[in-house]
Amino acid sequence: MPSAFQESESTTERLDASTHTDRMTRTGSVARESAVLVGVYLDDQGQSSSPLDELADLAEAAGVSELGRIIQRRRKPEVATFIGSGKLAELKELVQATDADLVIFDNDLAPSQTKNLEEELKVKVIDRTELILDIFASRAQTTEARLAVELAQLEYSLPRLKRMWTHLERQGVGGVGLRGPGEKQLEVDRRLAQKRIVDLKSELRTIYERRRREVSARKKYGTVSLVGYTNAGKSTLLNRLTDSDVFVKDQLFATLDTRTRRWSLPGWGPVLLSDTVGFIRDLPHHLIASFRATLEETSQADLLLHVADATSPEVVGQIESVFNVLTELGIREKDTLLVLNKIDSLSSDALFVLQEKYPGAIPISARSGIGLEKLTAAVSDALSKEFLELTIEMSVANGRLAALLAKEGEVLSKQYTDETVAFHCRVPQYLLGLLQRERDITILGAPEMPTGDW
Ligand SMILES: Nc1nc2c(ncn2[C@@H]2O[C@H](COP(=O)(O)OP(=O)(O)OP(=O)(O)O)[C@@H](O)[C@H]2O)c(=O)[nH]1
Ligand SMILES: [Mg+2]
Repeated sequence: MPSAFQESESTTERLDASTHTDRMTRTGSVARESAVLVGVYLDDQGQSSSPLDELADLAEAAGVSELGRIIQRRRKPEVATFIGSGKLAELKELVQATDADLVIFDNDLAPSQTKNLEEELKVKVIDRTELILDIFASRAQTTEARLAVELAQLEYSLPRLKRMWTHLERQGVGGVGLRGPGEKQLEVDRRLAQKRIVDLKSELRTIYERRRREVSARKKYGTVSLVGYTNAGKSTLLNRLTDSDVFVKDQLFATLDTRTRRWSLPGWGPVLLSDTVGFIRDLPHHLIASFRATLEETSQADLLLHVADATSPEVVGQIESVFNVLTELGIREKDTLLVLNKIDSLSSDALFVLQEKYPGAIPISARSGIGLEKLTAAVSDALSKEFLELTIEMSVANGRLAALLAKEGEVLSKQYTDETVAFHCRVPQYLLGLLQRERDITILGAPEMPTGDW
């Protein structure tokens, strides 16, 4: 019989993701291509000593090899090409000298900018969002993740379809006239894309509703979700705490699907611990929207453990980015516990600085196990605010209430007398109001209710 503790994975096969879609998403995979990386930083952006490092890691995760880097600092972007004309000429020389297939911008490019750049550079140009979408597309394994990525890719591609058509036209495939076959093809593609978007949204909605039911069915257990910047060590921590074997890699976006495992929290009992997709600075909006179902686990958790890589030179910005995504998902900061991971590889001075900045944070090493006792104690404490430990005395004949307590709460012990039974149990906060309306029972250990007119 399936239990609430079993890992929930979708079993339905992927519906055929339509060959049209493959044609309509703007680019095929960039894996095995080689690229020049470009960062145009405005005002105070990209202050670190090597601001293109993250893009380089993303490129590596996508299977792209790096041939060179170009950085420009400007007050505002050049309207037509984002990068200024002098740097563009330098970029063109580098592309030709290295024989690159691809140029990747660390910025979000408007469709017209990509088009102008491709015409000038004569190679494919993609931006950061498209690179991230490419990684997700190549990694997605469950039906849900695939549908979510396909939706995000199509929504990203839709305003760029015109460009595909002009490309075809340039290659002599489409017609030249205004009403030529090229434009007809464009209209057909656009309509097909729109229809597929509607279908995908409806499939994802069904998954979303099912997931919602599954998540709320588990509500009687404490639920804890791991969130954090990609590569922070979330999966390593899940493995360490629950003795599991989830995929871990020194790579961005190693995890795309949610995994839930039973965690025997010392001094508390079983809780459900979930690991999910990592966040990144400026996570493409389409992706957040598409991954809402996957992140449902996160938004309904009793507590979030926000895992940060304390060894990253960008850790402060990464913590900030995660808070931004959480806010976008409607999750309150007060329900999260910040965990500074990888302290086995951090100097004590650097840790001191971080602890000054984040006084409530818990330093750990998921790899070596340092700090895990403190972490489990803090999780127990935080969950205690969400759950109440009560003793409820009632008649032995009250089978309905006994069943409710067993279903919604966790019965820790029972003590019988002739006519009564006392349940020592842990129940979620929300159940208290309901229990207080029951007749003929005695509740011990409940917090005082506020009094007065309200
Ligand atoms: N030194 C050190 N490395 C760690 C620690 N925890 C994790 N790592 C390493 O950090 C890398 C990323 O770990 P993961 O657990 O895959 O990170 P994640 O947050 O799940 O990453 P994504 O799923 O890609 O978002 C791996 O190479 C881990 O071995 C730690 O405590 N100390
Ligand atoms: Mg992971």
